[in-house]
Amino acid sequence: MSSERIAVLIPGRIHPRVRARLAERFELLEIDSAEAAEALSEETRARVRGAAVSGKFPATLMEALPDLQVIASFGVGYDGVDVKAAAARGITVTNTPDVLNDEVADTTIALLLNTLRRFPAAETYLRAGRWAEEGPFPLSSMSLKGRRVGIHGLGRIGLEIAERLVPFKVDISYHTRRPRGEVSFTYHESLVELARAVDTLISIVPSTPETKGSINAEVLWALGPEGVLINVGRGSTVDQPALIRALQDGTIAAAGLDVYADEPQVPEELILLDNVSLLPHVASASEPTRNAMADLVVDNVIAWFETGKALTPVPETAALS
Ligand code: A2R
Repeated sequence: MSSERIAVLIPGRIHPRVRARLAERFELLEIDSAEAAEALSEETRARVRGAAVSGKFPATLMEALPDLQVIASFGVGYDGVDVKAAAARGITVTNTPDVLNDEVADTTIALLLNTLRRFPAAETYLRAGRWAEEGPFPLSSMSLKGRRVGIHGLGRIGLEIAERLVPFKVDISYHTRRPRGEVSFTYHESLVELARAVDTLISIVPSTPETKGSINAEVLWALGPEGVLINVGRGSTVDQPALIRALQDGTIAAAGLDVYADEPQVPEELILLDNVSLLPHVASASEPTRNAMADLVVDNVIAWFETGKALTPVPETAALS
């Protein structure tokens, strides 16, 4: 790198380790949000060659940064970044795959068990002094034992979830657009067929136009009255109003959710239900895992400017790297 520091922009909030490590090597420019580019002068914007972001990076911001080469996005899902616009402008986009697989898969198992066995409610019962006053917490009507689990998305994280489920002795099947050749789990060609074949559906697919609203009333109906939905992928995958109706009227039995349609807003109807277990999008949210994700964001920016190649470019812009 030349002695003049390369300017890297951070629009909005980001993990402090990203900011600290980038500041060691780059000239760091920060704005409040992706919509606040006018806070920088035209001359400053023209110097920006890299960016690190957690959340939204729209095409309008790319247009305001004529020399932008790389956008390092925090997280494995990068639906906040307009990758199509980036690819068209020759901008490489990177994400943080793999380093969060174990954490998200562990959280999924915890959320699944919490949903079936109602452990958070049991702990609330104890803390409220009700165990001593009223006697044992009611038996959970559901159990993981003997369940047929369908995984919607058997990618990096989905496979870790499936492998963790094997020792629980449940039946495992999956749906993706193309079958994964190397696995022994049963493949279903459509999501509704998968839902029909199982009583527990775990969704871990990216947010795309194709997945948007794909867990709809028909899929929930197919899952059936013993059915449990676990969503650890993206809130947009589920038709949230349809899910709320299905939980209210017994179309399915229960749901465990880490992601929502309009985060951080969680509809009151969901909060009022006692057949749901709700987490505030924390699947990867441990300090070690978030640090590893932060490091991968920074290492992508460094690799780009040192070697002209990003470490983990997203498929849509991989050809540019
Ligand atoms: O469809 P395929 O064969 O490309 O399989 C991918 C699957 N997938 C879908 N399955 C059914 N219908 C779709 N329309 C569809 N689109 C994608 O999702 C693959 O099995 C999986 C995605 O795996 P990876 O790309 O390895 O992502 P990773 O690291 O497992 O993360 C999944 C998502 C992220 O995109 C975030 O939104 C979330 O988890 O944290």
